[in-house]
Amino acid sequence: MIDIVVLTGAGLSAESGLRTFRDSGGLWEDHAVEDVATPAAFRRNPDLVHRFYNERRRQARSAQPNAAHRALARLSRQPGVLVVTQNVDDLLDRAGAQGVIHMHGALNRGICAACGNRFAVTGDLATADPCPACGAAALRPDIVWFGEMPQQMELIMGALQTARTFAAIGTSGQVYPAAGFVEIANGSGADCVEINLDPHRSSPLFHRHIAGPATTTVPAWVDEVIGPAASGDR
Ligand code: BV8
Repeated sequence: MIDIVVLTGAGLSAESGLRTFRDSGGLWEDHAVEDVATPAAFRRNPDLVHRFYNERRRQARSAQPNAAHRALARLSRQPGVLVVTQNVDDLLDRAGAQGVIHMHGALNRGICAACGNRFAVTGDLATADPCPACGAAALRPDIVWFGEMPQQMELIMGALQTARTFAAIGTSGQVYPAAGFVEIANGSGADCVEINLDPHRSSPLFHRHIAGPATTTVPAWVDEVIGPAASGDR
């Protein structure tokens, strides 16, 4: 049974140098959402969308996990903990986190729109690339675009019903259905905590707000929840 659910957003990877979406200079300002993160955008201009994700894959590959990723990795190894991320980078996984659900997909995975084959992506994807399984030139990033169903929602919804603690870390809570998770957790009696750089327009459904950069606030919160890390486990 899941006892603690953690939802993370772009703020978790900000101090690793990966830009967030909505903060000043955020990703969406460079690219209008409708230009890159929707199925229609991909149909209209697959080369642009591949370029956008190829660039983000390169950035994510050159970034390093930070102390917040490492603290959540330590927490994820405890029984009854589920870490869900909206982020498409693999910094939590590279920090050693177990069982992370990438509800919005992952930059290091691709999928064939023709046969559904999922495969690892380390370099660039291009429109003309043949599917490793069926050969069709129908590859796309395994990313959940606006208007598409996030991944493993049933598992997440089940966990939110039983969680006694729900923490939202580094997310502006503007994208659904993730933004609605606090309502479900709160309704199931969970203690809801928001960990964010600044206590901005946040849902009153959180019982507690911890303000500050994730690399400071998250390790301290994890220590509070499961005790301090053994030396060398930071
Ligand atoms: C769907 C992949 C339907 C792409 C992303 C109500 C219910 C359901 C859907 C909707 C709804 N209302 C509207 C919708 C539609 C839409 C939506 O929510 N639109 C919004 C804009 C209103 N939702 C969808 O389309 C979803 N799909 O509904 O499908 C369906 C149903 C049945 C069957 C089929 C289909 C899909 C949404 C997923 C879209 N894909 N990502 C990519 O990454 O390129 S979303 C993308 O944006 C991210 O994944 C993330 O989720 C979101 C960005 O949000 P954050 O992570 O929060 O980042 P942000 O920059 O906003 O905030 C950063 C925060 O960090 C800030 O608060 C900042 O203060 C803080 N911070 C900064 N630095 C630090 C820090 N904190 C701590 N330390 C720091 N150092």
